[in-house]
Amino acid sequence: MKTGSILAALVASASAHTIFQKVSVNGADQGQLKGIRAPANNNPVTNVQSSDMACNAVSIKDSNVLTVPAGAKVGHWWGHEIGGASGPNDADNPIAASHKGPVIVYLAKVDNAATTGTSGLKWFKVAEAGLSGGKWAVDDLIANNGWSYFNMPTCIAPGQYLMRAEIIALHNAGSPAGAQLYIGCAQINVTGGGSSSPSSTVSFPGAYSASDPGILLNIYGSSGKTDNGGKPYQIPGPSLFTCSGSGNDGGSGGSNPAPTTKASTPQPTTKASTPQPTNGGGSGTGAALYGQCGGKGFTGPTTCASGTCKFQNDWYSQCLN
Ligand SMILES: *[C@@H]1O[C@H](CO)[C@@H](O)[C@H](O)[C@H]1NC(C)=O
Ligand SMILES: [Cu+2]
Repeated sequence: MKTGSILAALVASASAHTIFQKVSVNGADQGQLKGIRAPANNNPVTNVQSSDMACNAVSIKDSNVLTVPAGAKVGHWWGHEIGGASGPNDADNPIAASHKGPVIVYLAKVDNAATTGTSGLKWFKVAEAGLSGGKWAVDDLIANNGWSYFNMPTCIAPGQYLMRAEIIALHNAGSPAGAQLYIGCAQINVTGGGSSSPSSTVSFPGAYSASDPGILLNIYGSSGKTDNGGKPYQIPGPSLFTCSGSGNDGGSGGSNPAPTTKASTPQPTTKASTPQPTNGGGSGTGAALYGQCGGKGFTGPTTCASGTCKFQNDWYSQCLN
């Protein structure tokens, strides 16, 4: 790889990521990093078998536990850097528009949210949004200035939980370990509530496989549209827990098909298909952002005027941030 492409890749990654850093409860902002476990930087997790899949590589850890009444409207807020924008007119705050993908929230019951470890926890999914009408959950989050909302289930048992918020950026997910998972946790105390508990739970790591159809996929249509080629997007992980349904096995995930059995899912081949940026991109020449920049039979520009040329498949490489 040429030095230029390494530099371009580093610049692109530094300018595009995001961190979960605030919670709101029924419209009340709980404060910057209050009750939050956050990573030191905005880099994504890309290995879905990493222990960082639970709450990320926690480096910032607050001691507060946030009170969340069952049934409350809960918001989680994301910013490009700790504090938000990395400068004036930061187009990549809260997250770069290229980082299309789902937004998902899980809970795990714990004895003490402020002190609990994150391994061995039993997670259930309480919110998920993927692709709807050609729009991704990330598009909505950007339109909401970094906020994403869900309703805390009314029926879950009161007590302390870790709340795991997640964005999966799919712009480079056509290659193994190309999906970028942004993860953080909040320490919460659910009050009120009921006595329901999920009929099944998942582990992190464990809930996702590198070859899940929602993790390893090319979201681009033929003309560079980010609509998953018009196909439905299958959000990874278990079905949504709902109070009206029968829990995680109830298939209450709406248009999200039941997850495929992990054991029968083929493992992706390793490094052979790792994306090879074909060029570091020039300044002022080359294909536009999201334009084609390579592929069998392609005779157009192989440099990018904006972004970095990323391998998607043998027939299609694309300029991406
Ligand atoms: C959680 O809420 C219950 C009910 O209000 C309260 O008794 C308990 O002290 C709270 N725990 C924490 C850690 O906030
Ligand atoms: Cu990024």
